[in-house]
Amino acid sequence: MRRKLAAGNWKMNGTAAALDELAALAEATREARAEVLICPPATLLSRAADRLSASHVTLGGQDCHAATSGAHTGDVSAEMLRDAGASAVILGHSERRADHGETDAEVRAKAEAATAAGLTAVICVGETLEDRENGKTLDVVRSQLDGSLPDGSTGDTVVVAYEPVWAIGTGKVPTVAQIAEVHNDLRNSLIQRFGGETANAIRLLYGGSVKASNADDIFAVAHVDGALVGGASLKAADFAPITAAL
Ligand code: G2H
Repeated sequence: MRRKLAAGNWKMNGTAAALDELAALAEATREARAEVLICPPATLLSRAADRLSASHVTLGGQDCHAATSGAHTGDVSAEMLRDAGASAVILGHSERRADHGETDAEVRAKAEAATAAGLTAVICVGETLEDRENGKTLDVVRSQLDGSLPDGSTGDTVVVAYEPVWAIGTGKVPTVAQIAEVHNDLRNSLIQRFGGETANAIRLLYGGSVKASNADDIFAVAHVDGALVGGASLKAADFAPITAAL
């Protein structure tokens, strides 16, 4: 029912030379059953869209402003991302929450802007190591989910990515039991808020040090509908096997 999604988050990596790798990634994932979404830096979006115009790979931004236009130096609107070739945007990534102090309310406003522009919002939630050690994981993740998702969210307008902050870029991966606990809780929270039919159409991704060697185990967990992949999405040879595992 929910189509699997392999999403790549290139973060602040890549100049024009990376477009060859992107083309290689598209070729290497040509047979994928899953949807393949790559989120390069905004500076590469238009050129990536031109390069992949006949490809199955869809493109996304990594953030957008909540406003449609105006005096916001350095920011990019959802409409601009759409205009540059994006069909999705990552919002509320923990690196943005940490580096830019983004709050749940801001993430929600950005998600509303994304929906208005016709972009799917990939909304990230996840606990810190301190939260986990204090037994607060589910409270933190529930609160972020509740605060960050707009009312009226659907399976077309949002994807939720569970990314434990302590697992991002560290090589540390939660156990399958820990992933299962959070994903099950996320699904139940979505059901409570949006009702079963809508909630069951919203895809839940796992993110944090996903690589070919752990993809099979992670994707076997109930309510894991794909992955948000950082480091291992930068090279076709690393990303293709993850995509093939979905
Ligand atoms: C988590 C993830 C991508 P990585 O940030 O969103 O990155 O796979 O490098 O841990």
